[in-house]
Amino acid sequence: MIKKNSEEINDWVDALENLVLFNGKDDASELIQNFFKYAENKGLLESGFANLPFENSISQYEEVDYPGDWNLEETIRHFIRWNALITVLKANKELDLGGHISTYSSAATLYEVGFNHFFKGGDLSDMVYFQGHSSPGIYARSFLEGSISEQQLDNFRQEIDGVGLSSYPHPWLMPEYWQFPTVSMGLGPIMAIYQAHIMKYLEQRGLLQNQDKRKIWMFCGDGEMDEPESMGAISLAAREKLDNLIFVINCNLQRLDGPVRGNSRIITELGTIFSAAGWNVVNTIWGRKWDELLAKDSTGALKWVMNNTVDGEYQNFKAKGGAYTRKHFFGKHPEALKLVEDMTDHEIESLNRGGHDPLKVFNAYKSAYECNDKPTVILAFTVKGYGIGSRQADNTTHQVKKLTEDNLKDFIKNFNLPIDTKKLNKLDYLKFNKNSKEYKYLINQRKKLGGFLPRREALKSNLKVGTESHFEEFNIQSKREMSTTMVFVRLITSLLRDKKIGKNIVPIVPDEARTFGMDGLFRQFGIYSREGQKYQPEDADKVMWYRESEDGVMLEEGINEAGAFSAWIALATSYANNSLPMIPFYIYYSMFGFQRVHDLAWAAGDARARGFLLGATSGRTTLNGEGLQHQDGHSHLLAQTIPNCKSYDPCFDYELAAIIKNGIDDMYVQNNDNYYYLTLMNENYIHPERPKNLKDSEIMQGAYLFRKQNKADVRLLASGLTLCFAIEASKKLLDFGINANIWSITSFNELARGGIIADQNKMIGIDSKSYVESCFETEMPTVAVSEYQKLYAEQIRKWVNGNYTCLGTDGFGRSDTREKLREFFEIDSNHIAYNALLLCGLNKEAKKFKTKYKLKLNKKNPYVR
Ligand SMILES: Cc1ncc(C[n+]2csc(CCOP(=O)(O)OP(=O)(O)O)c2C)c(N)n1
Ligand SMILES: [Mg+2]
Repeated sequence: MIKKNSEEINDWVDALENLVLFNGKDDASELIQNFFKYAENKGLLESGFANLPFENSISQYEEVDYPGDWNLEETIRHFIRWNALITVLKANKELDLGGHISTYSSAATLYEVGFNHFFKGGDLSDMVYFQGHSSPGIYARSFLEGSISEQQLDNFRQEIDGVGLSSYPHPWLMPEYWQFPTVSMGLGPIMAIYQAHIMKYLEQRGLLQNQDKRKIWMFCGDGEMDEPESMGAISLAAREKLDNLIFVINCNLQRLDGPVRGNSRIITELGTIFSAAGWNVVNTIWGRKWDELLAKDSTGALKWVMNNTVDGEYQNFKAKGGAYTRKHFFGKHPEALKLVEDMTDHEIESLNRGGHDPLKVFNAYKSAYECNDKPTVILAFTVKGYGIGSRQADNTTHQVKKLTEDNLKDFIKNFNLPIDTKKLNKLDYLKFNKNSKEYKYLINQRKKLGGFLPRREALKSNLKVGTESHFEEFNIQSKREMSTTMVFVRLITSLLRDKKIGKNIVPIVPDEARTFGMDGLFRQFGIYSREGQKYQPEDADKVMWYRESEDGVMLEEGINEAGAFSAWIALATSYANNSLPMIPFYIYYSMFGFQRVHDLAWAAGDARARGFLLGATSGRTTLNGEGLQHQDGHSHLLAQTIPNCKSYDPCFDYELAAIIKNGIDDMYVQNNDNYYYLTLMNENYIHPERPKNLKDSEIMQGAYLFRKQNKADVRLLASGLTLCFAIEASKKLLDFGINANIWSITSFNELARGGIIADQNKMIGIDSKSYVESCFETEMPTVAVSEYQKLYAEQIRKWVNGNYTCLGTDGFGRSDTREKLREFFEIDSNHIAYNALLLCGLNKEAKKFKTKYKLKLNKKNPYVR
């Protein structure tokens, strides 16, 4: 072991000195830096990044002057602060409706510099992902601008009567205002990254002529960065050189319960990770008032203290004030203490953090605009509950919804507000006179930037296919056995070539294109890659080679369902956010769909996404062999939880074609804010000719009579592939003298929704009969079957006249052959027929049937192993 000051070190130092002497400083520096990389790679250095200084990235000497009117902006900002506060206080005075005060108070400067100088409005505006629970501040600004009324602010979180404001950003509830649902933490960051990625994709395909410098801003909390989704895609953002993306992370050091990283520093941690991922990291830590002190810090003592203080302490300084900070921060080093000996405690207390200094924030944003080829993250140091007296930086500040009179007085004093403290209990908002300088400035700055934000304007689209032949080819009997996945691939290939809407169609896969037989699309349409294809692919001589291209159509997002789903959302909302309707088809392993990314699917509903989701290799028994983690027997139940997601489980090609055709019409011609989920299967069979009188509306409402008997004894209702089993069962039943009507159920979900809506209408006195009711109003024993949990078919029990038995695949899946699985889960033709006999009261025949077909009925409860 080499000891300190040993001869060896002297030898190394001598070598270094000689290097500088003979080769010059530049050469020596390059060599040493490379040398350090090798040492780091060998694990011989403590991570260099972890020791990133806790200092601003932009020094005071590099800064430009503030371009705005400092004083007017300050007054505006403080008025907004007050109105945001009052909005929440009013909602909690009598009604206890909740809301947040301390988050916006820490973020106000970050937003206001953006609103006054950066956020582009108007056509092809910047896209701003506002931190969900900072909404009161955003409403408060719109109030001053005049687009939100006092009555609306008074009705914050009271939406039912129609004049209120939603708690958080919800396009579903405020479709002309909010663009992006962000309040489920982590979804904002990942959706923003894919939004930026899709913006580049649309530009590179020549579909979106963007004005230069259009940006995607993502504002979120430091606590929010703990969510895996928040940082899960940051390497993609750097790899794809998304210089249209700016993350602003409000590092107020606190989340809901307490400090984000009490024992270390969140800014240092995030800076380390983002810079390693290749981002432009802009530490915005210290405000201008610190610059003077830092300039005097000739011994480096202050910097030493800054770098040797953890977040738990920093939080405490802002909670406990100047005297405490002098003793416990500057007091850590005698030279640092000397620096503040002429300052009062109050002056120490008002040493400001970077995120509260408009000049620092302006320069940080400016540097994001100047950085090409990289996304930027701004790590802004702020104080949670900034300016709220005793509640500032206290551990419970996140949930403060009521304030004492003293807190309010502190607030008024801190922000120099023109409020008569005797009238405090009235909780009046502050407003500018329209002739005031402040009002004119506020409006003018937005006009210069193109218009107000947030705004959501949905373009009315009219994407009619050039020819119906894409769909019509599936109306005749198929020439060979095919799976619905193959049918879909044929259909989308045809749609991609449509003269009118082909360019709007986007297939998205998360690394399973080959599984679904979509590799033929690689060569024909290309896989999008920001940088094209810099290599000769291994399979270049094959027909279906892996072709990456700068203007590729297909999105191959890798093994990344959350990412692929976020890309889908960006495209599915492009009609509103880019005034460019796109028709994305995201196809994936159905088990890794809703189950994996349901919160994003929920956000997609909220965001009024329009597009198709295709759950392939679906069904608990059709995906044989793969077992428990792969066999989906419940995605339709999950789909049903999303109010504007329409879900279908088609069996035959003409059904699938009709659903896609009508789905396109519904979303892109009628402009309804729905999205579609379809399950696809990988079992091959012949698809019959489309029944002559079958109407598309029957398929879309969820059911049609596929085979009708003159005198039926029983009804068989079958979804997806189980329709084939029902047909087989009806033949077996004939041997026992039973005639079965067979219904193809394209969607138990849609049937049930129709039933619920009609029932509600009846309650309010409207005479209406639901489709499901009219289908099954004749009293008749009925057996329903699907590859999904029994609950899927159970949903319509109320509207089925007669005894009703539901067969389904409850319990965990397992691996085996399709036949064995169908027998095990009791959904095969034998079990359908047997249950039909029982329902008809033919117990003796049922017994005979059981013997003839060797039914095993002594299985265990599916919920136990
Ligand atoms: C997925 C999810 N989990 C929990 C919450 C509840 N929640 C709302 S705000 C918050 C704390 C946020 O802390 P931070 O991100 O640091 O934001 P700050 O308010 O400090 O700016 C929590 C846990 C949520 N909205 N979403
Ligand atoms: Mg926080």
